[in-house]
Amino acid sequence: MTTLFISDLHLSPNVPKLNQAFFHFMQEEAPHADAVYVLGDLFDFWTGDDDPSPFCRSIIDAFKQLTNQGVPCYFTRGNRDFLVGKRFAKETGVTLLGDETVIELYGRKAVVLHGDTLCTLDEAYLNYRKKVHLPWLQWLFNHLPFSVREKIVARIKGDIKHDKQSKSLDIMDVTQSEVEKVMRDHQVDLMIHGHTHRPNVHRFTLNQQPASRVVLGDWGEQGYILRIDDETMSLDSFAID
Ligand code: LP5
Ligand code: MN
Repeated sequence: MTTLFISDLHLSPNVPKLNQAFFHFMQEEAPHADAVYVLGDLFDFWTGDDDPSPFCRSIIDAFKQLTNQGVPCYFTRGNRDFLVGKRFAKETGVTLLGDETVIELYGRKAVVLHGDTLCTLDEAYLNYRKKVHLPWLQWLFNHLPFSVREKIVARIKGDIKHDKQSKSLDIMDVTQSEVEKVMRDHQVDLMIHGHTHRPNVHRFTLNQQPASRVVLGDWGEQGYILRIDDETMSLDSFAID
């Protein structure tokens, strides 16, 4: 049996092909897995667990169906779905994970995270992140009417849409020193994350031992699934059409 990892699908009602690929994954492959990990940015943006749209409900139902079949499902929030909360967890049966979580994979320990916090050169983003993660600010935001929240999100998205284009690719990648720090802190030789949209398996030496960092890919013309079982680890891509 296999443990599956996905991230950065950026689902929304505007990307029907991606939604279809996601539902196909949830119905055909995920039910046969030992566990499924979603490492953030499943959604293009998550405005709140009370989103009444049929689109959000259909995603919630897909998770519910999976967890009802007895497949454990874990969710790490990304920078686009940091507002996923307890109600989502309750309605889907998914377990929400903290920013960095150590998991046990067939006798091997790994740390899983979204990956945004590894990009320590992206100071503008990290300052913004600090603000929107303030519990009191989230509490206030969550208590606004849903339609008001939608307007605020659209406004901020519009205001910052050029910010990313002005950053160099280096700034938006992880820093190796932070990767090694997190892996040392958790005493693991395997890290799995998404966020940077640079799917790859990086191998390096940590504490004189071989170590790996797997970067999941974002879904667009291709989708990515990391499959790990007791013998193998493979980051597979497939065409989405
Ligand atoms: O996801 P990706 O790869 O496209 O880009 C990310 C970073 N961008 C973001 C922005 C979100 O995608 C959209 C934000 C919508 C705003 C909702 C706010 C809701 C308020 C909730 C209050 C509890 O995450 C991008 C990174 C990139 O990853 C790296 O790969 O660079 O970061 C940015 O572009 C952000 C800018 O650098 C800084 C923006 C400052 C905005 C100030 C607004 C302050 C709001 C305070 C609270 C109301
Ligand atoms: Mn992200």
